Amino acid sequence: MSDPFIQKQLALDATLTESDPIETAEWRESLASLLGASGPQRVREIMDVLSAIARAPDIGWRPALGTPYVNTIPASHQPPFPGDLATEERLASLMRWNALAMVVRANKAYGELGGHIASYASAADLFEVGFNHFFRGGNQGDLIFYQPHSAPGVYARAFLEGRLQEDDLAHYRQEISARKRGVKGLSSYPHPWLMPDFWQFPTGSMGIGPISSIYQARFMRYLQHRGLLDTSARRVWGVFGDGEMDEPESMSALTLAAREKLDNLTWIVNCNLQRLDGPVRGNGRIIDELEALFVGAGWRVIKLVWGSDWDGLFARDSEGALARAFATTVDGQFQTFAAKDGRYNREHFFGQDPALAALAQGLTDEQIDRLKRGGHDLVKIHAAYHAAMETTGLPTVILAQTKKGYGMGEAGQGRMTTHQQKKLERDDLIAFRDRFSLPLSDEQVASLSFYRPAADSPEMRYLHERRAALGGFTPERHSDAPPVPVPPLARYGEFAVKADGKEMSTTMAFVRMLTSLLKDQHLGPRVVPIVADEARTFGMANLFKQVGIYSFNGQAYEPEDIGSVLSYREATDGQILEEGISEAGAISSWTSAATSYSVHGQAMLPFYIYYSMFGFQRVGDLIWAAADQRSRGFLLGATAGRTTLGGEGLQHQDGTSLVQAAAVPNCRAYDPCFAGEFAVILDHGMRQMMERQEDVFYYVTLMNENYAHPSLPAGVEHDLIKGLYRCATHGPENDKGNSKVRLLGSGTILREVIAAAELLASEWGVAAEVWSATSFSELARDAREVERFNRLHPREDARVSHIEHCLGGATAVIAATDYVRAWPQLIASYVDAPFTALGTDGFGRSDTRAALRSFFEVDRHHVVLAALTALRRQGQLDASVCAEAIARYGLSAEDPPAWLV
Ligand SMILES: Cc1ncc(C[n+]2csc(CCOP(=O)(O)OP(=O)(O)O)c2C)c(N)n1
Repeated sequence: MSDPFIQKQLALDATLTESDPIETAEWRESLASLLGASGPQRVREIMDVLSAIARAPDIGWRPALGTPYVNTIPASHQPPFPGDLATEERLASLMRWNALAMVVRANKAYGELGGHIASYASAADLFEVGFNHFFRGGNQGDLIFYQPHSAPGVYARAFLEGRLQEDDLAHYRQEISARKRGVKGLSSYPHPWLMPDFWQFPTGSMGIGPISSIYQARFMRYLQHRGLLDTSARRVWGVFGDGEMDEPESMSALTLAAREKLDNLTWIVNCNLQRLDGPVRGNGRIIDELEALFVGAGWRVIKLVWGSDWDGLFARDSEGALARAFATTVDGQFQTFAAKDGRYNREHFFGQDPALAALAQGLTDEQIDRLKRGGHDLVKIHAAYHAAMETTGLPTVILAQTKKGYGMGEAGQGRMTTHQQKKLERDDLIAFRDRFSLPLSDEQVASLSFYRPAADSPEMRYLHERRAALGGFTPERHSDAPPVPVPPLARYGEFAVKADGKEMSTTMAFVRMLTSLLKDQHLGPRVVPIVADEARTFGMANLFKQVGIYSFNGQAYEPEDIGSVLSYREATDGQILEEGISEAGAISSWTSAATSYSVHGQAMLPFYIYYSMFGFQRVGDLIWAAADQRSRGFLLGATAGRTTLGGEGLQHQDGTSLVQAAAVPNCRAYDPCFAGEFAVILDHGMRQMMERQEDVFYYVTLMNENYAHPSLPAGVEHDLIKGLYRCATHGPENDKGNSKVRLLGSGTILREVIAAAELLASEWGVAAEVWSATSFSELARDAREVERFNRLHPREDARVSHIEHCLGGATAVIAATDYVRAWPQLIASYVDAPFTALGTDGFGRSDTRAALRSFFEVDRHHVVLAALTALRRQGQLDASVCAEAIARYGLSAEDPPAWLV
């Protein structure tokens, strides 16, 4: 029996209670002798055979998912450490200092700035081993997701690397004042929007990093399998918190990563056992829990629990006392051990039983205090990362035990409050300096001086050599992908622009355009259609056969509908990403494709089409993260609006997505009614993103309602993109004495508005201009810019907004949409004339479209009444006219209305 680790396991198992200890001992011994005689491979074979028998239903044995609370990689299996350990430790200490100094300085100057020290203090070694040995930099480097609260450590490294200067560090969390002083200023967390040359992935919102990392790894495979780009040498690394693992997004795609054999993906979960308020699992062990979860999901799990100092203790522990003690110690207690000194640990951990006490006998209290957890031991960390790199056929998670606030001493290590600790007293700082042997005078410590060794010092030479060997610096964000030419609109959208009264839905029009675009020689291969199990709903089944559904292992079955022209075709080079019922997954895929221009230098054009209600509302934070990453692509909110989805009712009917989209700064949101409008928006968006390479993305609503689509009037494109163009005037516009109103409509409700204009003319003698309001948010964007400009440039030749240009004068405006009133009200303060908004506030209902539009008071009759009321208030009509309209159309005056909650 060669392996001491296995010896220890056998010893530990021997302590378990069972019915026949003598028989058990015989079995154990025969296994041990088999191991000794034939080696581990033979043991595995025998165990496979035995466990197959034991799993028979009448025996019902199941293997436990967990393993003892020790390192997965025994000391005997560690590869030699390839670096200069002492230099790396000195470098890590400098990173720690500069990161700490950055946060403490910022908070000394402005107590409100915030920042975190304890997270990076726990993660520093995990980062540094990556930086010195694994994380590949450069254009085609690795994709790395950094634990957000550890950002100061990444800045500290970039400072040593010469990529950031003292002034930048001195402006941590002060982007605005920094810029005024001509320095960079460092954002709180990884934000590609704020630091576009530096950060690739925003991780500040817990859970977003984990799920994004999986889909980025998967998208690399997609690019590879479709023959678009060789991504085989690139890896995705994610360093996440153990508390963060509780987020549903963190967990939701684990099985996908295993199913698709993403061995290009490594997660490092920094198990410092604490989150913000306290222990992650005070009464349990998070590492055990995560181990079972990840093993169950099909990942390789590498537990990195104890540092090298423990190896000697394990070697001497012939009774398995350590493993036994760990098995009964919960995380809350481990945290207390982290917070207390060596003496306490001797008494309360090693003091638990005589065997343990004997193990600690040769150690001083100081040595006990310094016993490292696995995530603070560069050699052990290296062994774990190395094993992850060697793993094939499945993703790896490294569960690294660390101490939160490591090295912060009394002031923070393992303290309940350590997460938010951002101020340290002089004595604590001096203790920190001594703890990490920093080459700083008391003065330098007291003044929180940043420290960068001389350029020709061994540390700096080493640091640069390592990064050069790994391909360059990281993180680093690039955005220099070649543009992709977009075909002329006439080639794919002619049928829509010149619809000439043809009946269709805008969803059908979109699918037809998408089908054509997929055939375009240049753009076609870059198009990434994405669905979350709704392709059939949106009439996209034709694409299954045409371009195939991406599947990393092709199609291992004969599809039931194989003879059909629409048959379900999965293929390794399939183009559609069919994400199943996971909106979070689908939007993460979309983001991967939408950032490909930056991450891979290869622009892709994703179209993710979904039930609009399950977009911004369901995965709004992931969309926000996509915006932060400067995503480029189309989100298509189908079956959009509160009333176009008829019978579906409350949870499906969307009256808010456009309002949410309006709040995302780089999102261009549109609510077109007609196919021609959609085509113009699509053409404009593609040129803006693919040719001019602007960092915007589009949210466009699509409807499933069939109706006749007119041809687009000539020359309206410019206004349409600005958000408002004139459709028609109904009624005798120039007749003197005739009242006049302006009716604005968007989405399907534009059709009600057109009908209302006809009624106003025919039944009430009122002339009405009809305007298609393709985007209230674009109108508001333009108007607020103009308003601000004019405020700050008080001159005669004031700028004129598109709203003023279109809606100038006192003519009353009625705006009706299929969304809550807040959507048209985005423009209210920029309109000088009386303004009335009609919308679909309240909960949805199931009924016919006509019933719903009447219920929400956005149908033609309510538009007419709103117009007449506006004219009455302007003194142009008598109240009796309104009363007559209410009676004629049978409008409910129920008070309060049923939709008002
Ligand atoms: C979605 C979201 N919810 C809450 C927070 C606030 N928050 C920031 S860090 C943190 C605790 C993080 O704990 P853990 O993941 O264990 O990381 P550690 O800092 O302990 O390494 C919380 C709750 C956040 N950033 N994002």
